[in-house]
Amino acid sequence: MASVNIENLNTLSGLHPKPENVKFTYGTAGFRMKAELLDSVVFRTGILAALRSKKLDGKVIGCMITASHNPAQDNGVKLVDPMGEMLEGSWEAHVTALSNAETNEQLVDIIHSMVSSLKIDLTKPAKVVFGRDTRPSGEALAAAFVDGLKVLDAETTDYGIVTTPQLHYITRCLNTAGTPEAYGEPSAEGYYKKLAGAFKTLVDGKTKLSPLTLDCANGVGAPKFQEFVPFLGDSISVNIMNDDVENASKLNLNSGADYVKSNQRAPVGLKMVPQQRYASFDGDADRIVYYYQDDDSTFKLLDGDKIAGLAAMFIIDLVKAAGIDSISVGVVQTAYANGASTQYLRNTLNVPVSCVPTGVKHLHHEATKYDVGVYFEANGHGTVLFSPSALKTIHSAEGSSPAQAVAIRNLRAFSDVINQTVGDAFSDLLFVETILTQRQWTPKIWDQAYTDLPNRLVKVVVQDRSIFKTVDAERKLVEPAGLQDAIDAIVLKFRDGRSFVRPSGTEDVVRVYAEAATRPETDELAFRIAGLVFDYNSNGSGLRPREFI
Ligand code: 16G
Ligand code: MG
Repeated sequence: MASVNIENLNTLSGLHPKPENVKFTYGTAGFRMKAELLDSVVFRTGILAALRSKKLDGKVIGCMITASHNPAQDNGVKLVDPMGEMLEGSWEAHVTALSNAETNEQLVDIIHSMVSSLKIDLTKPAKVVFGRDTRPSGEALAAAFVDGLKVLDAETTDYGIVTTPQLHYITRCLNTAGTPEAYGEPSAEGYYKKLAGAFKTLVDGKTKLSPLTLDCANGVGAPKFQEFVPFLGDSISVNIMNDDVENASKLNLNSGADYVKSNQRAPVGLKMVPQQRYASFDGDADRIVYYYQDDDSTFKLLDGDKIAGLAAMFIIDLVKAAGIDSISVGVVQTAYANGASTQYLRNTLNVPVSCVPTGVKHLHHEATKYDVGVYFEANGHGTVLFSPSALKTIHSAEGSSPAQAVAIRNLRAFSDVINQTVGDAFSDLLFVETILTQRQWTPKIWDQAYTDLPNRLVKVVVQDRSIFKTVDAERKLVEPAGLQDAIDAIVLKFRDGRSFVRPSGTEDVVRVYAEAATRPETDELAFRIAGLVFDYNSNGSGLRPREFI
């Protein structure tokens, strides 16, 4: 078994010193923080990516350098496993340990202990591909990543500026090439061809909808969607806005899916026209939300829950129409899903609904338990997974009538238009547009499936968020002791009241979610719970926010 070339490691690591007094954690979104702190972390993530590839016998590992919807000065890094899914959970601790080693000796020790405990054969090849979003800090961080790969002589390809889902797609294509599960051509062009081809099949012969206005948050989605447009031809009209990627400070500024969802208002620069369709991507194009303005000028959001409902409804109908309703459809949500959406799915669509903790990896994993698993976070991150056996059924079915044959063809194209690796704003956009086109629905008709309960999200700054421990898909607190009982006692007093408290995985805060029958009741519930949380953790110090009741 070969060993690590320590001299080489020392030289390369010397180029990427760890900042003192910073503790790094690989969380739900990988490493994410101020870009200026990330050089050593990204270098070490390169080492880990190479180790992971060797462990998996030379399978290709992906790496995306992005901080999604965070402001321009931040950046981040996230690893992608061979089938395009998130890095396996147990490796998060290894990459965290590597990133926190204080000296080169410690770094070597951790690598050696991983090699022995995980039985990694260093003579195996390592292959790692990477890409980045439009952030100015991305280029230097990519160079640090390449230095990390050099420590273990990994083979690599730089895919340059891509969306996060494109990098996931490419990783899966590379690992499945030449197998029965071959996913497509491993390039941005291959991705465009696959999605556009499937979309054109789905809308063929249907009356085209009015143009969609698309806010790209001045992020990577803008140049990439421009690149995509020629492949789509005249099958769809999209007016792209907030596409200034030259001026980095504009990235995600008052725009994008996160802004629109959190503020329930249109992005900067958009003058809405009633009943027209609008959509917003986030900064790395793995989330999307839709919205429109009603005739009375109210802003109406069609978020991840609404998209999940639309997708589930459509697939259930299609599976029935195809005569293959042996295929089970299920939906996966988190506790943030609006209670009205869960009721709609369970009671109107009659589909099973699972609730899992926040973070795509949890949703993705649960969705693989269904033949067709629809998963969405309310914030607009999600996709639809088709199990291998469902795909087999869909591809072998012939149908006993022309109508069944059409439904089967549509199901096949639908499975191709949907990115199977991760939530993908481009692919989600195309499947929403497919459904609206096939039904000739306006956003208002889509919205009528159910009416959202008013809801409110409040951030509470506490001394130590790690003391908040949850169970039951984050819907109940077990620590601090007694707090959940106090929450329950308050919630009981509100009609249709529901509230839960969880520590954020990405910010140093505790989040409080509340919903109730009316807006005033919802606000009162949210702030009463927030006040309670604050009191439990403030030790009497700090200023109690005035709005907390
Ligand atoms: C990350 C997650 C996202 C989740 C969010 C919650 C991935 C790829 N991203 O951005 O799914 O909604 O964290 O943030 O898993 P929070 O823990 O701060 O509420
Ligand atoms: Mg994102």
